Amino acid sequence: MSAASGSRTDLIGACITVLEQNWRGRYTVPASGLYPHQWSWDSAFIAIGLRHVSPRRAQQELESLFSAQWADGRLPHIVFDAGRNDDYSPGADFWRSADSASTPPFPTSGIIQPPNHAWATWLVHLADPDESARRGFLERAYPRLLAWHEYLSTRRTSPSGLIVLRHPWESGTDNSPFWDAPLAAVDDTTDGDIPRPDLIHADPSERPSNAEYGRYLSLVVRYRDGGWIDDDEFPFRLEDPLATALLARSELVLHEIAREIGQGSPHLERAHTATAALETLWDEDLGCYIARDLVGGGLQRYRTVAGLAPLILPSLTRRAELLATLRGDAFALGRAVMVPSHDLTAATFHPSRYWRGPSWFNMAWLIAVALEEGGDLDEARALGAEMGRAALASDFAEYVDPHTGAAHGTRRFSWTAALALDRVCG
Ligand code: 9WN
Repeated sequence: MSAASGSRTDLIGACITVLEQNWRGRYTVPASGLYPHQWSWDSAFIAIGLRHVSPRRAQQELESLFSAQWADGRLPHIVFDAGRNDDYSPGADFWRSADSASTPPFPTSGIIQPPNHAWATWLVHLADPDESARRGFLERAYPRLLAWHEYLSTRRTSPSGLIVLRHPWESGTDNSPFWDAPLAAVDDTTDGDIPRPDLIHADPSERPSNAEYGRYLSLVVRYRDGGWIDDDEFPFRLEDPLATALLARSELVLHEIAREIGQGSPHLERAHTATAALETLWDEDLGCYIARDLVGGGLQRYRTVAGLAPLILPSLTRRAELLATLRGDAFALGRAVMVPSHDLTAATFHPSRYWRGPSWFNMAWLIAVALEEGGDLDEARALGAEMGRAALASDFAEYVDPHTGAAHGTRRFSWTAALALDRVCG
């Protein structure tokens, strides 16, 4: 066996071990210490890797999330494991989802995460169409996904068709500079100490600050006590390019799913609307998409990897401009380790603070897929190989320093393993 195939085998084996260790019988936790429950967009990314190991388990991963869907169609960002109540804050008692008539019979959070689920569902189906057909996977998933997208389209999009987030956690890129000014304008109404079990498992200097946590919690209280109503009075409402790009991509995929199971489809039109709406977030000077604050009215003019995410849309007209930004000094494709989460040249860049600079494997995966589908095969392969190397060298870190590849955050992180596995399995 050559050295190259030996290391490929090692990588595959190590990825599978992480996924095995974090499997909880129906779903996979992102990390056994820091994140002991099921997370929404994590599960979709994890299923994309799991399909190479067990298509059936990948289906269960998504189905267990779907079983936590609220009556209004939202997929909650966390589904709690009651046995780990004190190990993550805010826990189930804080969200009090059982007080809402709209919720499933077990505890969840009440906010959402970016909609990558339909895309994951389709990829899982394609991994083993026979097993999928035998279990009626698509037939059962489609109504869930339809209700989820219905919720997003009717309750969570601005008139132009962009997804509106009501909490930084909804972005999945929690302390990105996009949210700095809008979050600072939110009143911190929390009193007393805020429990931070997360700081046992990750370096406090890398995680969001207590001041940010105070505002995170006060937003949850406000949304919760208002009955989870998506009104326009809410103090944090932002249009986000990453969630909107994933919605558009997922609508394209829902069209495929609908066709496969013989249903009519409103999805192409919705994909088109969301893609067209992204143009209102284009920043010519920065060469990428940005976020817009609907409360304070300001454009959040930062280069972040979220602003490159529309590359995943096949019909995007800005592809060449976005690729120039990706290859330039801000993101240094091919020179940085994977893709930094924030502009390497910005004053706000930090190499180890969570979503303010470090490279994350899920974002690298999105960019690698976009490069591959657009025909930039050498760059796609190189980025995929870099993901594998960085995953193994960092013990499957949550995020890595884009200059050195040094590990940060928690280790043995599930989507790091799943997405490195997906790239190596092709
Ligand atoms: C809050 C689980 C989640 C990811 C997010 C990531 C981080 C949670 C936290 O971990 O967020 O949802 O406690 O920081 O930012 O993208 O889904 O892995």
